[in-house]
Amino acid sequence: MYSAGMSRLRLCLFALGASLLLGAGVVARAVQPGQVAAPTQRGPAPQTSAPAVPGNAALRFERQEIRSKFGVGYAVTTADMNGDGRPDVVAISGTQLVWYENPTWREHVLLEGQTPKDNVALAPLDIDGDGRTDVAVGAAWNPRNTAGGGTLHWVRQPTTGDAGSLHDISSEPTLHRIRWADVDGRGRPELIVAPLHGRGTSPPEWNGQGARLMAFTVPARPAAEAWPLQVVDDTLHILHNVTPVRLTRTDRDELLTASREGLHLFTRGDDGAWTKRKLGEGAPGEIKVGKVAGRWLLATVEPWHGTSVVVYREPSGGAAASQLWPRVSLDGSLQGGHALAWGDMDGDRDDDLVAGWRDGTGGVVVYGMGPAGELRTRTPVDLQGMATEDIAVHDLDGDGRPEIIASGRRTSNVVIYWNRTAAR
Ligand SMILES: [Ca+2]
Ligand SMILES: [Ca+2]
Ligand SMILES: [Ca+2]
Ligand SMILES: [Ca+2]
Repeated sequence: MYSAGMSRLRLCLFALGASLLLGAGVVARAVQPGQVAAPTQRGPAPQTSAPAVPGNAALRFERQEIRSKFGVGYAVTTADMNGDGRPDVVAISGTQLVWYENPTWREHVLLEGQTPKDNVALAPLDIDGDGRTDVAVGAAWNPRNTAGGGTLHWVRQPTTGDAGSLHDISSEPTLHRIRWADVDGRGRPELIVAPLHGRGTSPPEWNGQGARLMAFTVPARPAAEAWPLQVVDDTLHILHNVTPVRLTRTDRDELLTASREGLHLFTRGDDGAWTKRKLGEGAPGEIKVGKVAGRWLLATVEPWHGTSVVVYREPSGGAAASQLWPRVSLDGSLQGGHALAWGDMDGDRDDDLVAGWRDGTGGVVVYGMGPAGELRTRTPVDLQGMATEDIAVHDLDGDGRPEIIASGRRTSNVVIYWNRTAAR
């Protein structure tokens, strides 16, 4: 199937390369409101037009679609799956877990149809310690079933061939995000699991029991033994994302959550007890952490599936200071904002923020910020071909400039945006 589609892919690449060249011209001027104000297919329409800041004229991206007709590309990330030192792209659709081999981007199918529909989350790690990267997977995704569904598995990568073996770990209704994070500082990451809603809650408010944020420890024999579980917290609602970070501790990962209650930092103490601290107000639905001018910026999409990209600036007293982080709104024009990632796209040593949305025409843009988090540039990367569900940032070819990797919902694709920005 992949090779049969290659000539078509090449044609697409040629056409898309040409449109990117046109896009680069677009980049040099201020973004026009019409570029994102296309008819809404679903979700709330943006209340404002795109901010009137210029694009970053230095940025250049070359689009390569490595998969089409994928179904919903719920999640995409990178990991070295074959141990050759090159990061590969790993992605899930509702029914498949696949990886694309760097540099040919040949598709390898680890799972097809064995998990209860839909797959929704993935997190690669060598779980059994045999030297080959495995993948934890969340499946049975149904955001409205708060009484059942939400299965947690891991897939062992075989020593030969592509098809992995599926092992069950646990289940939690509306299980939605999973991440590896070394929360106890012992050197081995735990599997962090965040459902979207609390058990037994219902729309539209999802009030009642909070979502159970959990940390699973990998046992010595992960395929044969139960995975010990610790509940980190059960107070939050519409817990749409969680990300590991080291804001106040350098010896362990902390967890930063985006929920209806705002931004919260969870830190595990040496006694195993968790502390919860509020860092920001608002009702964020995504959360990713970057640094500009040596200070943390916490980026969010607000509200859940919303229209705004916001950053919370590290206060002058530092990340450990017990004060709320000042909020800076960057953009209010997204349609179904759904993914964020940070990376130094232009090589000036400050992180840039990549954001994607999935409604309307969909899109991917890069924001550049000053030291106070103030918006300086907004550079469209793709305004037609990516109804963004998830985004990863990683330097795939080792040239020092990070690529953007995105997976789409309505566009049913996985795309690498090669960073062709000239070295500074
Ligand atoms: Ca590799
Ligand atoms: Ca392994
Ligand atoms: Ca930069
Ligand atoms: Ca690169």
